Amino acid sequence: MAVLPITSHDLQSDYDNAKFRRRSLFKVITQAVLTSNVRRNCGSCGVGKLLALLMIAGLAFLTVAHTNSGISAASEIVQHINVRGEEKVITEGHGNAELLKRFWRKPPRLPPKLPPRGKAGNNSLAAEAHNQQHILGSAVRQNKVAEAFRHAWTGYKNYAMGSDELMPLSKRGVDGLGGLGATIVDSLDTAMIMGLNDIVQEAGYWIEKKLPERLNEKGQVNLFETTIRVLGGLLSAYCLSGGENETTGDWGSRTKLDGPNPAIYLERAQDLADRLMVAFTSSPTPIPYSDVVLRERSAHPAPDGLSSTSEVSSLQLEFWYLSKLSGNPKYGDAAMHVLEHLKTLPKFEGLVPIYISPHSGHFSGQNIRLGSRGDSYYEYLVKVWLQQRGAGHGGSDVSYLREMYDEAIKGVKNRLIQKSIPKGLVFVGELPSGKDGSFYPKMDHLVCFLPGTLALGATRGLTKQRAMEEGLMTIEDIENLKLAEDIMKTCYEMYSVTTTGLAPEIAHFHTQKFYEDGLQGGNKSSEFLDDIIIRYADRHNLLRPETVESLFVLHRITQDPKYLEWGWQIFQAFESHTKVDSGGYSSLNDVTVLPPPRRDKMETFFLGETLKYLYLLFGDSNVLPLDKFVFNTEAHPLPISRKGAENDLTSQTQAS
Ligand code: DMJ
Repeated sequence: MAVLPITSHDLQSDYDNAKFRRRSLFKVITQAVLTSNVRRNCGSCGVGKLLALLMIAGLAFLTVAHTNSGISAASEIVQHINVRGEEKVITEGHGNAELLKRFWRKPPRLPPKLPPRGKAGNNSLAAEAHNQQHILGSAVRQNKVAEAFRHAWTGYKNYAMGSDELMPLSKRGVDGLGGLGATIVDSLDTAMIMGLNDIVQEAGYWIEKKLPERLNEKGQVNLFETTIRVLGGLLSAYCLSGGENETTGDWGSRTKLDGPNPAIYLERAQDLADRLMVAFTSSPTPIPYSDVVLRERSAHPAPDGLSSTSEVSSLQLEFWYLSKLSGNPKYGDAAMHVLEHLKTLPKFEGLVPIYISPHSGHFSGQNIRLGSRGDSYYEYLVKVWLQQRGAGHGGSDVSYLREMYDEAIKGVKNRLIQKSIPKGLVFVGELPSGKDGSFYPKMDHLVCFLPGTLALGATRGLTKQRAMEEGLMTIEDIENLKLAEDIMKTCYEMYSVTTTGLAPEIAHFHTQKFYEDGLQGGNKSSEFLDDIIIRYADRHNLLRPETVESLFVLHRITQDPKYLEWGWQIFQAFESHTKVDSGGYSSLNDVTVLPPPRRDKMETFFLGETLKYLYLLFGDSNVLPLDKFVFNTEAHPLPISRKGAENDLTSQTQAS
């Protein structure tokens, strides 16, 4: 969507019409004199004409003084002037001295200001005025986020173009993700959404000209990271740039996008996926190996032989969509077999350990958490269901994913949710030793994806109001949405509790059973200082997106304006503490002190996710509507099968 410039029309207010205001006879005469032809032509008048003017003015003064003395008891003139909706009463004095002063007073420069399109006292117009103010504020905020994105991109372009990531302090690039220019591909659809066509061109042409040789030459990449960032980014760019005609009208773009032909993005995506497929085909089970050597088209497990549960279960949105676009089912088949296999494995109230073995196909270890290595397993259960329900994978039924999700969320509520003391923040803890071990009150920032996921699951991407009207929400959905809002608050307080206003990577929470004399966030005005413990090793911030991601989703679904304010505070904290003058934004080593020590890395997800979600948060909800698009775990929007979304409403209509 284009960044809309603020026009004078946007800023224009309606003004009271001075014609209808009460005026004294004195004013009538003097204004007549001042607005006469004499005044208009005065620039060219001679001395004689000027003297004649003064005489007329003198006569007018004597007449008015006489008239006023006769009506002095009633001479108090009250003017009601409405300034920005407030009514001010100005009482004018009386007497000849006052009249003399008034004679020389300049006429008012502007009539009094009214709220836009109406007068105070009319509620619906006042509400509309408020709404306009809000839209205007949002446009300003969106522009600020787009400026931040440009600053991040410029730093990357100047010092690291073609590398995976920017090291903004040492002003160079680093290939931490296998060397496919990850920042470029991760950023492209954000630039499209913001309507930044010059960046769309720069990124687009790099992908057209340079990516093929990288795909041919580069070595080892991680299957999951490459899928969510690079494959997801290419597929989303294809869709948003109009590759799939049927969806381009829906996403809300107001800019004609430049860059290569969309088919280029699809070609690159397919080339990459063909190389990644070996991770599935060389594994003895449906669980893919974690690493692929691109140039050799070979794959191997991680050094410890294990894959992360979240990694193997967060490939399906991308591979399935590629199958749909290419007409070749092999991508979707391989990825969906993973979930079909996971369905058959034993779980603990729907919860799963964070490791899985591609050799045995079984979970490994007991550790259960929704933070690192566990997170997007839960996210994709509901998102893949949203994407494919109604369309089905090769006609198959994906309702098992919704069932797995519902069971898992029950497990989360039964086993992982507690409240902190003394102030009662609702947080998601861990079971490091599995079902028989004890609860551990640690929550990664990564877990802050959960409010957004819960809200999506509860309303299927519709607003809460619409979902309620359509009778789509069960009691459980309503409970889940409430839980989403509670956890959202906790995630926000993880930011608000620190001196910098930025969250640490990990927080621990005080509970009845767990006390630790750890560090506090440092913001003395936070009422949650005693609830949240920040350990020394956890005080860093990597510019992560999860909290603003959930703010975006929750705002779309609940329409509660507090989420806009929370997002704006977080954005301003990023601006104050992570912006690097020479270009880019840096991670931080410690969010609890001022100035915070910096870390020399700008993660690709800051451009791909954090700034995108902030931009969308402040924008129009018709852009990428959540009942038509699903965001992959790296914030790349992919279209939802139309039938799926329509089915919700038809089946409800039929049932009722
Ligand atoms: C991103 O790469 C993805 O959101 C992933 O699912 C989790 N970690 C990072 C962002 O924090």
